[in-house]
Amino acid sequence: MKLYITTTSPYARLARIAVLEKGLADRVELVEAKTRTQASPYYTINPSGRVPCLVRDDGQIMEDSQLICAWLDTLDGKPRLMPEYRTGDWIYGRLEYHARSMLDGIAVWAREIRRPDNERSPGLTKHEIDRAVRMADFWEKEIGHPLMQGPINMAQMLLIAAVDMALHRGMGDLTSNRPKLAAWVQRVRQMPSVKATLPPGAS
Ligand SMILES: N[C@@H](CCC(=O)N[C@@H](CS)C(=O)NCC(=O)O)C(=O)O
Repeated sequence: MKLYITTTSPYARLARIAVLEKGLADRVELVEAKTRTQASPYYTINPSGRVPCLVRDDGQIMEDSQLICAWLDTLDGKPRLMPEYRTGDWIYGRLEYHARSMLDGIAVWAREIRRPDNERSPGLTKHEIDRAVRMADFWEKEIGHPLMQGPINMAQMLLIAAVDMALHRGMGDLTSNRPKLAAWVQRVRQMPSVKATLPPGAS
């Protein structure tokens, strides 16, 4: 299989973490895609031009981190990255979507600050920074949940991708003055799959 990525994309990072967590590194070749480039050859593989995108051995393509992670998770018949959404008060699903919402906001911010100065919206960047701060406060309260402290799952993968993206792209350290979130981040950053998928130059 081929997994199209960029090394800086947090969404591609989720798929790369899934590959490592599921012991699939020898079955999945990582290929760097040229995104955001007019007439990129990558568009003939994935017409949306987004990463991640998985080209399966049967030639079918799958895009979107959620779908790719879910599919990779089932290959060994022992899915574990996405606990059942509906158990209890749908608690796992709620946690996962809070984490996704945080990452999506930080990704919008990162896209905005990459634009030339005269095209950038200060209102939008502030809106996304404020959202990230509120979400970090939320996680400071909720990070003790057993689903966030137990074996790695998609909610945890999304949260570490979000916090790291904010740090590496210059939004700031969202764990500052949030000791519970800071301790969680420090622990998760030690996981081999998380360490191995850091963007270039980050530590
Ligand atoms: N919902 C998608 C988001 C993927 C996404 O936005 N990827 C960005 C990189 S972080 C991308 O490929 N952008 C290229 C483009 O917009 O042309 C997922 O979860 O995979």
